[in-house]
Amino acid sequence: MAGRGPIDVVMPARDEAATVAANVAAARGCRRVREVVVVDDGSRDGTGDAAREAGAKVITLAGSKGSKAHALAAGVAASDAEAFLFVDADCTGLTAAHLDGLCRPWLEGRAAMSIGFFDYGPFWNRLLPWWPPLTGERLVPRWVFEAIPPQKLAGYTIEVRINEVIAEGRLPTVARLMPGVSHRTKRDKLGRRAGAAATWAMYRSLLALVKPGDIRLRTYATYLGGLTVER
Ligand SMILES: Nc1nc2c(ncn2[C@@H]2O[C@H](COP(=O)(O)OP(=O)(O)OP(=O)(O)O)[C@@H](O)[C@H]2O)c(=O)[nH]1
Ligand SMILES: [Mg+2]
Repeated sequence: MAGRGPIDVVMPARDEAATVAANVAAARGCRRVREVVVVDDGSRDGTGDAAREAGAKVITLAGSKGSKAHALAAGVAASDAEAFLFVDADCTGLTAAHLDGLCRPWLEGRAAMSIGFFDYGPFWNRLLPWWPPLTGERLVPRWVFEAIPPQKLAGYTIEVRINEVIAEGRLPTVARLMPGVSHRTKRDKLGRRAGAAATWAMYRSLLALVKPGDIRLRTYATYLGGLTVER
């Protein structure tokens, strides 16, 4: 759409050598994307090299705070794009066509944010778009990300903070199913025990947001008010 500026992909990655190259390739194949920026943060498995070989610009954060939120912020700060496609490096089955589909609602002026949800089969796919979205695959305009106060940048809570800006602004969101897309879970990556511990730590940090003076539950209702599900 005329008047819409460039879209860059920002892909946070820590120890994702198994999948990062395929996801960079999908991102580079997206017709709407200008550049693919991988933010590598403390990886010990060659993630940065794999991303570079696949054609990404790689930012390596030395001595960073080690958090997904800070990795995304570093990618945004390194780019002058008007909007970002955030794409996790651990997706499986992701293609350029899925990402084209996530760009369109913003390019066509139908949505401020679009989110892609994984394919969990017919039953869950009908319900999931109506749940509070935590998915990492989303198109977010620069101004939305920059509206998050720096002191609120923290780990896996970043998606909730993005949702908060969208809901408080009563902005429209489009949710799209990404057929055939899933991801490597923490259990796949870390094994059963360590994976369960890391997953629990992530959900604890998310639950801690629901407290007086922080995320208001009614922001979820406001978000739903602006939601369109595309199939
Ligand atoms: N650079 C960087 N990337 C990170 C950091 N933490 C997570 N990531 C990346 O962010 C993406 C999402 O992280 P995951 O740990 O898979 O979290 P998730 O997908 O929300 O949760 P699961 O459902 O458990 O997979 C992946 O590409 C990670 O490699 C970090 O501290 N630094
Ligand atoms: Mg993941």
